[in-house]
Amino acid sequence: MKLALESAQSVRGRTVSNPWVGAVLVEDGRVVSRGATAPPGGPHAESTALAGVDARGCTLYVTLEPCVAFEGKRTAPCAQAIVEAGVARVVVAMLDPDRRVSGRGVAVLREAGIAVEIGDGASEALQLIRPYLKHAQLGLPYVLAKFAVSLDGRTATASGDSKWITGSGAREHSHQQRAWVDAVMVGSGTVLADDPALTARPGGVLAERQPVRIVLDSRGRTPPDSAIFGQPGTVFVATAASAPGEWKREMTLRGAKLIECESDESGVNVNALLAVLGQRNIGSIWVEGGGTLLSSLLADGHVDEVWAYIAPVLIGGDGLSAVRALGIQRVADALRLAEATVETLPPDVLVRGNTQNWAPRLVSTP
Ligand code: AOF
Ligand code: ZN
Repeated sequence: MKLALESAQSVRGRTVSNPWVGAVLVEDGRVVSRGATAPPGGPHAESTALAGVDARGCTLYVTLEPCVAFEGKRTAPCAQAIVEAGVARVVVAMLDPDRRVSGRGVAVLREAGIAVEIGDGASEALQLIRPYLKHAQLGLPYVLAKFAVSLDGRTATASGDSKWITGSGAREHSHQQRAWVDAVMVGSGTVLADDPALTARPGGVLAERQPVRIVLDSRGRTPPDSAIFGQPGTVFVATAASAPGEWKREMTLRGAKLIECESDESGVNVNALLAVLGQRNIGSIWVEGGGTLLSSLLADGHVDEVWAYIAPVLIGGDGLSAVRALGIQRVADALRLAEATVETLPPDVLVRGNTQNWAPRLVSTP
């Protein structure tokens, strides 16, 4: 199942609006073949794993319940293909939350006499497809809030200098995350302070598929010569009707697509913007700051995961805080992350966790 989860992870975010799934076919403890979901309309993980091999008597590990036929379905049902291939046993991490499938895939397998086990790797499988689940359930993008901070929680010095707080290992790690999400988002303050390119460059190389780069800028502060322009991939500038027309024309000339949103004194209304982005099939967003954007997303309950890269360095209280004021008075009311994990990326650590603003709607095990 660990290998199946890795296969699913390798196509994470690439199969919208279909969940990313991994499958591994095993015979006598030996891996026969592996598969991962192809982009929509293409083969599912199971059918790739079953293609061209003799699966009779084998065990199939799959991160999501194999699918069954339903109206409008684009590919042949996997449960039937597994039966026809003569697989003896299927281990499923979690049931398909899609109501047209859930429970039925397992029923088809069991009716054919296949031994089915459910639940191995369930929590990992669920965590992996949370972005798909939120977009499918709420029509909103899944938001990952990333920041790199000193031990005392600062993202920059008082003068705005932030290069570099964390080491190369942590920065490489975050480039790998940029490569799987649909979009990377920042506020215009971050563009002015850091002039980031916001491209995904895992291993120092521009990824073939680039996330959409999104800047929130209600006042027209983004300079036309910013590094976000003139790179492969799409740029969205989310702005307000009141921003200067001349600046909007310049942004368009630089290739940006403008999204005009409601706004108030704190800037672009994130509720309105996220709804528009969800409709445009942006299923996941990696938000890199700054502190103002992060605090408005947190305050409005839009953040799903927090990724804090923490470096062994002290900046002091005159530095800029990673997250601006949230108005919390008691520790009991603070935002404590659930299912938090810690990874070491020496000399830094990555602490991440879920906010639980929203709960996936799941079906219970049959
Ligand atoms: C699987 N394996 O790898 C995935 C599954 O239109 P289709 O034919 O692509 O079917 C889409 C449905 O298949 C989707 O709603 C979800 O329930 C399931 N996804 N199932 O057996 C896979 N990605
Ligand atoms: Zn399928």
